[in-house]
Amino acid sequence: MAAIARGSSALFRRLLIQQYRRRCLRVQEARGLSFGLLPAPTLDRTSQVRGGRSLQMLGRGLHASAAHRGAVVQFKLSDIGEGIMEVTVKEWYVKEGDKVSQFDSICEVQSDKASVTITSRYDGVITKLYYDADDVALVGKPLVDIETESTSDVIQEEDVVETPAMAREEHTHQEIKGLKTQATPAVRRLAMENNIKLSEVVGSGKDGRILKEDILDFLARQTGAILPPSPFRETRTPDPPGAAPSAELQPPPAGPRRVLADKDVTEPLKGFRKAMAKSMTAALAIPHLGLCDQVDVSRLVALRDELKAEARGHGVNLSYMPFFIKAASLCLARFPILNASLDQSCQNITYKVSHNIGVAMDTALGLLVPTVKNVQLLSILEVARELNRLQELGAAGQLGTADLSGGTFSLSNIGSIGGTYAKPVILPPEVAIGALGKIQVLPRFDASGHVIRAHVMNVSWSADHRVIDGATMCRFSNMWRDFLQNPASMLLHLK
Ligand code: CAO
Repeated sequence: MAAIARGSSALFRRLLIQQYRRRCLRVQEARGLSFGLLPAPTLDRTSQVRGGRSLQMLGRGLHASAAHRGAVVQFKLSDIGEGIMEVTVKEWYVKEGDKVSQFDSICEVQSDKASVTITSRYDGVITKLYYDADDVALVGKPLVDIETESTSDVIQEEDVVETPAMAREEHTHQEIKGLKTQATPAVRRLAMENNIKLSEVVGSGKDGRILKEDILDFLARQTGAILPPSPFRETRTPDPPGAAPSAELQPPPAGPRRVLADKDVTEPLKGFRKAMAKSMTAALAIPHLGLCDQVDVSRLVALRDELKAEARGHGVNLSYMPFFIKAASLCLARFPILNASLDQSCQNITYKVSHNIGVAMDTALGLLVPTVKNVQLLSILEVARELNRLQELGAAGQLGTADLSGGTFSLSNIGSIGGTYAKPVILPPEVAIGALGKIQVLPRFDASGHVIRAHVMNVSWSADHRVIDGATMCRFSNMWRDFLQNPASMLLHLK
């Protein structure tokens, strides 16, 4: 039945498109432009823009649009979210004269948070690239011109001339039984941010279109009866005006080593460095409270040694971080003020339900802060698996916006690169962060006064002193320390 329904709706769609094409042809002929079956015209810039606009208008009217042979469409860089206004073009996958199909990758752009693959909405030929690699491209401005071809399929998105931003290729090539998946850019983004493949979701909208509710239902089924606030909603928690997004706060990537020149070199700040400058300036507005402690992690070291092989058997590399992260989540449940955000006017505080714990990570693109989402719902093994996934993506330079946004609390393991102490800087709009030093073997006294060999790690916390006082930070730190000094005690609180 469903197949028949889908078949007849496809037929209906096709009829609609034919009707629409005939309308376009009449409109364009009236304007002295040739579309549809006529040879490709050479349009001056004004005509192209006008043509693009008329296409856009008609496309909206019908809620579907068709591309037309010979129409040169300016393909604009769409809003890729999180207030991003510009991106750096990392790499072109096409050149002028190349033929492209819908959903083909056109280029890779680097926003201040993530690397994003831009895909085509049209079948056609690339007639112009507006930027060179490494140029800064502006959101809302043309990226390429495409001379479109006639196509029998409906372009899936609502808006004809803007580019859907997809962080991963798997989300740009979605097909269900040979049919392109129908979903608006917002729904695609929701799916992407929750790592859901659209091809696995059954759409309840017209012609099988996938709606936001379908994604949320899918997520609910995946996570059990109670739907936690999704990372999507978290990322849309209003940031204080002017505050920088959370994943932008780390030191600049080392980048390629510059060969020493005989004169000073000045270059514009771009990408992550630019974002860091913005977010660090925003972070300066936060009065930081610092608290440091030492943790005897000898038992944890022994426990991790014991569990490492078993985790390996599940295909997971078990480091210390999953224990640090899970312990932090258990403490956040007791101290929700540390898993909160404050609006810029200091009028409202939002307590976050999800424990989306950001982890400072040394990636191929430099230091980034991907987040392990909903740690409160995960076992230590699941946290480890998720961390492994993020590390793999980080090493490949493929962390997307979904993984880099929505953090509610952060940990920075400076110890994994040999640091002993650090003074972490809060990532707004979060209100607390911890930095972990390297685990050192040091002499300590046991209860009977004997010197023993202990594994000791320093931890430094920074908290937003406008909403968190020293006593609260210290109680949180004590609890976290106690969980790690006696990791078996965590068992009592795991769900
Ligand atoms: N002390 C001692 N050993 C540590 C350690 C610490 N603080 N942290 C990690 N290690 C060990 C791990 O246990 C692992 O050992 P095994 O091979 O025996 O398992 C080894 O070092 C490598 O660990 P890892 O770095 O691959 O994994 P991790 O989960 O410990 O760390 C991550 C994950 C993302 C924190 C790490 O990969 C990374 O990027 N570290 C750099 C972070 C950074 O640059 N921080 C500075 C931020 S400045 O604001």
